[in-house]
Amino acid sequence: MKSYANIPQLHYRTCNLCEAMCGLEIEYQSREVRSIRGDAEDPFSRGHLCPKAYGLKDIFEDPDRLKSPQKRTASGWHDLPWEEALEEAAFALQNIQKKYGGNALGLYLGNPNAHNLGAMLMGPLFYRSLKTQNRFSATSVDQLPHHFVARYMFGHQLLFPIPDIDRTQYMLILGGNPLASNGSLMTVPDVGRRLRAIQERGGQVVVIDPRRTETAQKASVHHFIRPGTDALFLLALLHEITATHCVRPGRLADFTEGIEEIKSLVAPYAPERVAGICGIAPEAIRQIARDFCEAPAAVAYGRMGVSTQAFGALAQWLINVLNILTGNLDRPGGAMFTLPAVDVVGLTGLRGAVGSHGRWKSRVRGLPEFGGELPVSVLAEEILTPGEGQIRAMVTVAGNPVLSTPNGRQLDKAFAQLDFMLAIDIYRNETTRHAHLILPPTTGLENEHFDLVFNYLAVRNTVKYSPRLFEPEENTRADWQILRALAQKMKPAPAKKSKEPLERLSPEALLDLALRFGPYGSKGAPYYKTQAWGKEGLKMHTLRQHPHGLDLGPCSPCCPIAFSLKTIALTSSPKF
Ligand SMILES: Nc1nc2c(c(=O)[nH]1)N[C@H]1C(S)=C(S)[C@@H](COP(=O)(O)OP(=O)(O)OC[C@H]3O[C@@H](n4cnc5c(=O)[nH]c(N)nc54)[C@H](O)[C@@H]3O)O[C@H]1N2
Ligand SMILES: Nc1nc2c(c(=O)[nH]1)N[C@H]1C(S)=C(S)[C@@H](COP(=O)(O)OP(=O)(O)OC[C@H]3O[C@@H](n4cnc5c(=O)[nH]c(N)nc54)[C@H](O)[C@@H]3O)O[C@H]1N2
Ligand code: SF4
Ligand SMILES: [Mo]
Repeated sequence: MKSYANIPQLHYRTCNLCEAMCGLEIEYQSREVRSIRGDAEDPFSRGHLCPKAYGLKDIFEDPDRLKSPQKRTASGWHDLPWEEALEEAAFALQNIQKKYGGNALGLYLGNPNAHNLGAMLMGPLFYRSLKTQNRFSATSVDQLPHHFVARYMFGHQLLFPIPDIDRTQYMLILGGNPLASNGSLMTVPDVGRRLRAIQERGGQVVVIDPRRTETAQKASVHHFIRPGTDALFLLALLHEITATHCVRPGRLADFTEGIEEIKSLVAPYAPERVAGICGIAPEAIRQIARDFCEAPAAVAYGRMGVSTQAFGALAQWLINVLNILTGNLDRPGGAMFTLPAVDVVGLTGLRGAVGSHGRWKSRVRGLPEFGGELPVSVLAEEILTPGEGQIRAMVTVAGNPVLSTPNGRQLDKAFAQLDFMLAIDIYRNETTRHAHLILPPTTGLENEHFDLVFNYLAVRNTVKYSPRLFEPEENTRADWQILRALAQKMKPAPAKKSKEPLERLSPEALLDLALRFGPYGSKGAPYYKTQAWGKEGLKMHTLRQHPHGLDLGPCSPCCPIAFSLKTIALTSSPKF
């Protein structure tokens, strides 16, 4: 057979390092990456990339990246064979739970999980097997208010309205800096060009941020705001809109409850009253209200700076209310719902996982659970405070909470006193250094990639599957293999041949099923009432034939949701 090892070749994939889903063109020779460029033929990112993409090469080659299980002993870190490490991990976790009860075990899931197909699909098997209420993730130092509001307004914690940036004429950005972050809860490759395009077609980009950020510098208008006062600013905006009779929800009124109540709710918040507190002049608030209402299509969007503040949920709710009252929810150029090829909302909605709330409370401070997890701000005290239910062992998966969560120093101290800690991570760092065992998965270029989460958050419906570029080194394992093996070992009885598809099928096989039953698949079309893609509908084979990805079109109005899987999620709480 002819060998291509010495000829440079091209590989196309989606970057998994942030939410933007940029298409990459990677030139490689043998096992060496020679260049990484933007894939001009990717229908979504159209050649855009940022300097971080090159990190994929760095991570692949990094001599510090862990490749085999590590055990911490008095004499330092030692390699361990996989089977022994997996057995030891499951044994230690079971022992702690036997001795102290299920909740003695804490679980923290970090951000890269959301970008990892295998971990998204197989992780839940392991997490459920842990049977602990002490579950935490980066969600509670990030987008939790969005989930909370989505669950109560739209019926499912993942039903986020996404700014239709390519068709809007007025974009109000609160507490987000997409030019630096590349966008969040708004998957939008090349956001700079798309924001510029709003201005070039005569529209406006208005930024509300206490800092003169990169985005603020490029905006049509930037207003400084006193941190934590966005809710008041939004109440004043809504006050102005209701006072000037600009409430025009249009067809949204047919299925939106509470519009009349909003008027009395916002009545006390005249711009003059809030201006001194939030630091934005009454005239500026009035101007924004007027421009927002007069724009042919407008959208308000709030991100990290709005989520991680005392009134985060209220502010995110008010942002949706603003979009609804002005008729900008579910309309082109406003805030729209996506229809990705794998309908995670529909599938999880069927299982009833729409976003639970308050089923249990944290032991020490009594904070409520949401979506099966507690706020990570209570993690350290749950480890440090003695008593029944105290956390004695931790599992972290792709997370570095000592750096990323509040009062990391306290958590550093807390992790040091655990009886046992398991980390599934590719590095030794501030968090994983406390682990007794580290199980390192393959990552990046050695993994296949499909965005289950970020297609939900995208400003356009597209779909793409990326095969792995490099075969994993011998004796390494993917996250999903580690997670599935752990789940099986956590079972009390020797595992019988499982009927659970998750335990039998590979991530690709599961993905194929989800595509076929999805909105563009041949089996899904009757449920979704959308056009099947192509003659046979979308499936893995189709995606393999289109390495640059496929465009599925802009978002379409869909409320009240017309396709039945989503309806199941939505009817559980259809009140806006
Ligand atoms: N001060 C401050 N704190 C913040 C923020 C901030 O802006 N400022 N931002 C907040 C936000 S938005 C977030 S999302 C959180 C993030 O919080 P975390 O998710 O806890 O932090 P990361 O640094 O993203 O942790 C990533 C971990 O995953 C590992 N990793 C990387 N790739 C893989 C992989 O393929 N598999 C596995 N198993 N592990 C992998 C890395 O080695 C690292 O340990 O931080 C929050 N905290
Ligand atoms: N290079 C790089 N890019 C990243 C990441 C990374 O670690 N590195 N992390 C990714 C992740 S996980 C996320 S979630 C996104 C976050 O993406 P963004 O939310 O777009 O970015 P942030 O920088 O967190 O922007 C928060 C903004 O809120 C402002 N702010 C702070 N307090 C307030 C307030 O009270 N009110 C208002 N209105 N504004 C306020 C801050 O000044 C800041 O400009 O970034 C992603 N992109
Ligand atoms: S913007 Fe995000 S997805 Fe795009 S290349 Fe940079 S890190 Fe990767
Ligand atoms: Mo984040």
